[in-house]
Amino acid sequence: MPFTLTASLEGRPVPGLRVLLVDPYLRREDPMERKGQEQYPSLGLLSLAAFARQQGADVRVVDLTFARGLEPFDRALRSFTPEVVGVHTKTLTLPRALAIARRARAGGAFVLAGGPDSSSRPEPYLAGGFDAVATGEGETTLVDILQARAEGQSLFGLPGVAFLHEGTVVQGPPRPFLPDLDALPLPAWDLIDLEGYLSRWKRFTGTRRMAVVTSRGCPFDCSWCSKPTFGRSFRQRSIRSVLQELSALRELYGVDYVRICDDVFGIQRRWTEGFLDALIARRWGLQFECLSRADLLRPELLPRLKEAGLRRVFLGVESGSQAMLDLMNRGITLGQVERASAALRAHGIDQYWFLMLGYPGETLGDLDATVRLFRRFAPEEYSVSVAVPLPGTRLEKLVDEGAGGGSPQERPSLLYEGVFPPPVYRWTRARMRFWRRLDPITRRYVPLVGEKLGSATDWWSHEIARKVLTGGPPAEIPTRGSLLPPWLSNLLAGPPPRRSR
Ligand code: B12
Ligand code: SF4
Repeated sequence: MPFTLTASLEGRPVPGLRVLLVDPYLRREDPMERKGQEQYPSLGLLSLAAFARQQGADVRVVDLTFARGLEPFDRALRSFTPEVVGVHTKTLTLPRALAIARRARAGGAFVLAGGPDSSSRPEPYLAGGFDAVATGEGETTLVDILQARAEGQSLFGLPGVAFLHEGTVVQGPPRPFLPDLDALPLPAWDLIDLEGYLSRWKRFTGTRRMAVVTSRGCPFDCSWCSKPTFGRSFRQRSIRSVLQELSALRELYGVDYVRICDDVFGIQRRWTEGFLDALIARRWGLQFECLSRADLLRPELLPRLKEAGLRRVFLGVESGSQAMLDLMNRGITLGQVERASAALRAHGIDQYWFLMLGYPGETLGDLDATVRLFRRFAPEEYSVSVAVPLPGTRLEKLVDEGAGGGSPQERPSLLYEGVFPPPVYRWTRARMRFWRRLDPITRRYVPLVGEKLGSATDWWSHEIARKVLTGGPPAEIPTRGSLLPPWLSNLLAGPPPRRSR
């Protein structure tokens, strides 16, 4: 009989079972780290740990984020001798997750994977030595599995559980989402070295930073987004429960800056306003940052956000071309981006833009439009990525069907050949870097010169640099909207190439 939340809260069904939960992410091996990747412990793992402990399990957590290798895990395996080892998975940590599974199995434990990557593709985990994969939201699935282990029952039919049976993957029905997120206990902060994270943050930023989530899921449907755990569902915690968590973080750990790690913050308008009012009324002096969408950051909300402590917003701007935003199914207009960005600047709230290059269908004109938008608003921080077809996304399907270059077999696991050769994307990034560096000068002292310089560099990029980079005249390159009149473009392009018979 599958376990239900209410019954378990009363019953504590897994007394004494030794469970070791592992985050295999190693900061020192992350290529993004050099670019300032920010560190927080996995909230998913801390929630699982708290929930399993509440159900009676004896839980430990190994967080490898700041480790040099697998030694902390090996030590825990020897000293704690867990009966069950649960590993958090992301696409980039697959190899280490498999190494952990091999060692845990050799130590006699039942090994379980969960998290975004194994939820979207359980097969490599099961083939690589895991006994089972928990797909989707994990708390009740984990306790179901622990209960089955404690009682010696099989995993057949358990919702959200995949395992191998006679060489084939058997997948139970989908796990229903928890109806009420407030029923979950506070994350098990005491099971990791939280002070290690906080003192690092203090050293580098002067603030003690920690992450929280106020909701799970996102109802939007961007075509490159991977949402294997919560799909398009959306559940919001109550304001009371979020404030309780914030208050505990302040009092127990001296946290004074919070990153709200919701997929998108501010989806429910009334909830957001109520939350901001409650923060303002408490006068905690807590600062925070969050990820939002341009269509949700209505200018009239910004004074309240600022007063409540908002310091920085991560904004998925992605492209300066409406045609690209539509292809990506972003559901956002450029007008909304422009309004939100100008309003953030006016209120002194920093913006961190996410930009994406190389989405199938992108033209050189679209790349130019992105650089121009960037130049106009020059966000305080930004990151540019080349579109990555994550497992299970519509973008992956597009790329498999031949969008971009190269066949699915040829491309490595995450990247695919974009429409243009890599130097074109490097050049686009270089243009943005240039404008970011110049912005403090042009904005303050010589805005008009900045405009003129902008048009001149656009012209240079459009007519000369890209010809060199793409190895062909502009007439052969797909563009949407040229910066120059056709007669001038043709003149600069020279005679059309001779056709060979
Ligand atoms: C906050 C966040 C971050 C933060 C904090 C990361 C951290 N330490 O968790 C920062 C900014 C540091 C970050 C970095 C990265 N992130 Co991130 N991040 C998120 C985000 C927005 C929320 C994560 C979260 O807290 N969720 C809430 C918790 C409750 O959910 P959860 O973690 O999924 O856990 C639940 C289930 O998955 C399951 N579960 C999880 N683990 C396990 C283990 C077991 C044994 C079981 C049974 C169940 C189980 O149960 C949990 C509770 O229900 C997610 C998007 C999302 N919605 O999940 C992306 C997301 C996880 N990140 C992603 C990526 C790609 C990254 C980076 C690789 C980006 C980069 N190139 O640098 C790095 C990796 C760094 C790292 N530490 O691993 C992808 C992962 C995709 C994939 N297939 O791997 C996601 C899904 C975003 C996306 N849509 O593409 N990230
Ligand atoms: S990219 Fe952001 S807004 Fe779009 S579907 Fe994913 S989480 Fe939602």
